[in-house]
Amino acid sequence: RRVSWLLPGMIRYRRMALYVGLDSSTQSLTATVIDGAAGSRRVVFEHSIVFARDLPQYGTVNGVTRHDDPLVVTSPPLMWVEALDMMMAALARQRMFDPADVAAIAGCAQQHGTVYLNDTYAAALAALDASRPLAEQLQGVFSRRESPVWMDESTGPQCLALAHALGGPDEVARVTGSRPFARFAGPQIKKFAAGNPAGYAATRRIDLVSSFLASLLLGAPAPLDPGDAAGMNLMNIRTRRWSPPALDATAPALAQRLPPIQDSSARIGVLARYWRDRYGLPSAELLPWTGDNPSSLVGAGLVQAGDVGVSLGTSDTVFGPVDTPPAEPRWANVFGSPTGGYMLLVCFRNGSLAREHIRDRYGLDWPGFSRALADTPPGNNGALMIPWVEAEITPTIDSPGLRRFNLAEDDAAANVRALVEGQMMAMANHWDALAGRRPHRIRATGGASSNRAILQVMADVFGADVYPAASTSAASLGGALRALHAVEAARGGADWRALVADFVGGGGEAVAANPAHAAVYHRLRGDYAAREAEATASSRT
Ligand code: ADP
Ligand code: XUL
Repeated sequence: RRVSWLLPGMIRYRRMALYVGLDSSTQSLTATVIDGAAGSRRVVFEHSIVFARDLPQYGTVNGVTRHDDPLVVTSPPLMWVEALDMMMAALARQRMFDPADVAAIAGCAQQHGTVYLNDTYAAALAALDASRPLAEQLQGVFSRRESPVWMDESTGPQCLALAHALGGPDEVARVTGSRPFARFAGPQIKKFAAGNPAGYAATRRIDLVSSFLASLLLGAPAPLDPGDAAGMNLMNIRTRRWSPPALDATAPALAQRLPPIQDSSARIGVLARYWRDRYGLPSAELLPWTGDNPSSLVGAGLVQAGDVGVSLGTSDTVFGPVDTPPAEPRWANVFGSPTGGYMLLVCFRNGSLAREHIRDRYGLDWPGFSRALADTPPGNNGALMIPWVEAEITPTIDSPGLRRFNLAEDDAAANVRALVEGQMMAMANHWDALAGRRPHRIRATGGASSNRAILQVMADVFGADVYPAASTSAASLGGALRALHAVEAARGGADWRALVADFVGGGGEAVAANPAHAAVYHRLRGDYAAREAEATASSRT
């Protein structure tokens, strides 16, 4: 254990400079612990609990349960309870730091998932017994044993009904920040309330995964933050309060079942007695939990308008902080940002899966795919491809199919370049239009961000330098940074830019935009937008 100093007057000071971030994602619970002391700022500990591997008794595959209806995807909320108990035990047990030095804890969770609790919930939290495991004490608090998660696509009819009741999908987006989406909490609550009125009547409170886990740490029902509450189609994105018409259109007497919404940076209390008595953890300050996407914004160092992240995962997403929500969010999602403004997120379904499709269609591997990009000129001699291998989200296209222009199907290298250029032009065009400005730099994440040939096209098309991300746990790091920021703010000196500069970065050499290539794409992006508009119009008829 670290030595404490004995000062004159026998006041005992202990170094309290550790901050914990937690991330309860679809498949795992991760903790990142940072040292926030000036001069020694770094990540000191990281640990993950993988639900399917470490909690096999819940029978999930990759953290979720499938059902007869293939559109329904749920997780058992008790599994998240037990994982949190295991994680806090692990934090208390590890030998990398003194748990007594933990000053504050913040967290985040997969967005949109809902937890349904009965009238014993608050009392059970207040009466937690440190001699018994948490899950054993909370198994009776659920009015619904399964939580629908963001992968659940079963609420199409509820989305249509909500749009109809509230003046159309774009009006819902103007008010709540997103059109009605099947995975969002509001449509999910609507389906439960109508399909199981007795279950809904027995429900005293509906948490998101984030506010549920924050409640466990607090030992009392905890508030939601505007970052995650924005993923419900229930909150007015500008006032950051529940929208009465949206609540009325969703389920009866919903207001009394929802947590209050509280600023992401406001302290909510201290770690409950259960954790202190059971594991010897200190009475650390607690912050509201947020969604994993808003948390990743901070964890990827994107804290200023003009900072943009591009994630090249299964889908591709472009995201970043913006000062005001777009007047017409259209296909985008607007969430609250933990830094106080807004987070804009634009999702493109044809990401890595489309790249794999083209790679396999031309019999290539990833090195061959990269060579094809190296062997072809930026602008591809005017060839274009609209990359809709699958139904697309941005713009919304139900009848997929690749569209080639000035492009021979048998030219493998030109097709690889056309695909990647098409993907990047779509992202850059939609981002600039929705955010109202071009990025000044881009942080690249996700599996395909290891491919520098792809990142070069990204830099040239967006006209901005690209920085590969170092960390794969931006969401939990974001929690730790939020915790540190809140403590610094309480002392009167917090600066997000300085803070992220100390912790984020070092992910390999930046890929610089080439000005001559950026000029080529400036023209081509207009052509692409015109082709995309035609293809969108014709897919509607
Ligand atoms: P997820 O969205 O599931 O978290 P990841 O961010 O892990 O996805 O990205 C996985 C994807 O990364 C794979 O589907 C693969 O297509 C892509 N990928 C991995 N290596 C490369 C590479 N060298 N070049 C291009 N894509 C790659
Ligand atoms: C965002 C979304 C996912 C989950 C994943 O809208 O549905 O990114 O947050 O955890």
